[in-house]
Amino acid sequence: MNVRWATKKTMKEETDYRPMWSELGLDLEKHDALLGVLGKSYGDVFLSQKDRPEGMGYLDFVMSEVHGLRVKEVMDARKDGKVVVGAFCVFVPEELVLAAGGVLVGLCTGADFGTEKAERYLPRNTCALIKSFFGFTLEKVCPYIPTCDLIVGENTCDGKKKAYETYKDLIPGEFLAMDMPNTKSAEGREVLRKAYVDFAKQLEEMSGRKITVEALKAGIATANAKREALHRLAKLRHADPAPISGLDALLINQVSFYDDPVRFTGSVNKICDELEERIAAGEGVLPKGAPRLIFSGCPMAVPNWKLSAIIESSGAVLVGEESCIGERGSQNLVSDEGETVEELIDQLVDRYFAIDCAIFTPNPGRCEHARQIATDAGADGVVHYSLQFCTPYQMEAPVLERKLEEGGLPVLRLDTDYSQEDVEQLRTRVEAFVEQVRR
Ligand code: BJ8
Repeated sequence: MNVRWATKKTMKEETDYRPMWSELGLDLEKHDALLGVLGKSYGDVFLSQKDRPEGMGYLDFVMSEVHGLRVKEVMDARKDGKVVVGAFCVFVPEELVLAAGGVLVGLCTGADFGTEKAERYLPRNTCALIKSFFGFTLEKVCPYIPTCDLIVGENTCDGKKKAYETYKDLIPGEFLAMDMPNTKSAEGREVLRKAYVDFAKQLEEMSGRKITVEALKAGIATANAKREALHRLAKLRHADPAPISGLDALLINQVSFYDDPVRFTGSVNKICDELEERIAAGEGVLPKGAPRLIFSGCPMAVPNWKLSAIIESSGAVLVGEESCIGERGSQNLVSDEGETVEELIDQLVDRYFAIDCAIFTPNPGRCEHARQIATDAGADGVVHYSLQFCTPYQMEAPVLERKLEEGGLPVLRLDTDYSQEDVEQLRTRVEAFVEQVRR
C-alpha cells in the first residue's frame, strides 16, 4: 500500500497544495521537513504491519491528505461562511459547533517540533503536549491553526491554563479561554454549564446563526453516531484473537478529531463490518492467547505512536485505551431529550461532566473505568502512560497502580515524552512486562 503524503515530490504528480500552504502563511521549507519525517514514520509504524483490515486504506488516505485535502475542505467551508473552531481537549463540545453550522478540528499536539522556540515562551519542565502546540504554531507548520476562526483553550491543568495566557497572542484568529471545574460537585457542574452557554453565544455571534433546538439535536445525533461507531470498534477489540492492532485502533481514534464526522462514522462502521467477519473466521493480528494490554493515562495525539509501536513490536496487542484519544474521550452519549436549547445544553453538560480527566479532584471514576475496560477486553495488564511533567496524571499513577494491582491486574508505569531518546530503555521495560503477564 502506498501512502502519498502531500510532499514536494508528489505535489507535481497530484494536487499542488503549495499555494494553499503559502496562503496560510506556512514556512514551506520547515513544513516539507515535517511532512518528510511524518511520512517516513507513518510508513515504518503503520504500513509495515501485516494483515491490516482493508478498511484501513481509508485511514491511510486521510492521513496522507491530513495537510492537503482535509485542510482544503476546511478552508472551503470557511470560505462558505462556516465558522472553523480548533480545540485541544475533549471538553470542547462538537455538538455546539455543528449546531452553529461550523467545523471542529482537533489541533496537533503529538510531536516534538520547534521545541527550542517553544522554550522561549515556556519553562523547560513543561509537558511535551503543550510544547508541541507552541512549537507547531511558532514554526508555522500547522495548516489548521491559521484556518481557525476561533481556537478554544480549556482551563484544565495548570500547564495549559497558564500557557494559554501567552498562546492567545500567537495565533491569527480569535481565542476563547473556556473555564473548567476541578471538582465533580454541583458548583463544578455549574461552571461547565456556564462555559458551554458562553461558548454557544460566541459561536452564534461568529457564525451569524442562531443555535436552534433542531440544529442542536442534529449536532447531537452526528456526534453520538461517531461515538457509537467508536464504541462498536472498542467492543470488537474484546475478541481473542484481537481482530485489529492497537496501533490501527489508535489511529482511528486520532483521526476522529480531524475528519468530517459523518464520513468518518461511515468508514469506521465499514471497518467494524470487516472486523466482525474476521472474528467469525477466528482471524486476528496475533494468535489467540497472545498477551493483551490496555493503556491508561495521558492522551496520545497525532502523531504520537511511540509507545504503541514499542508495545506491539514486543509481542503484545493493545486492546483498549483509558485515554482521551480512546474510551475516556468517546464514552457516553448525549441524550437528545429536551424542548429548548437550554435543556439540550444541560444534556451536553451531563455527558461531558462525566469525563474522568485527572484535572478533577478527587477522580475515583477513572480507576474504575480503567478496570472496566481491562476486564471487558480480557486484558492481562495495564500500561500507565504519563507525559513527563504532567502532574495530574503522574500523581494519579501510583494510586491507580495500587488499586488495579490489588484487584489482580499488573500495571507498568511509564513516564516519557515525544523524543526518541528513551525508546530502547522503554522497550526493555515493556518486553519484561509482556513476559510477566504472558499466560
Ligand atoms: S480531558 S486529559 S484532553 S485536559 S499531558 S496538557 S493534562 S500536563 S491533555 Fe487533556 Fe482535556 Fe484532560 Fe483529556 Fe496538562 Fe498533562 Fe500536559 Fe495534558
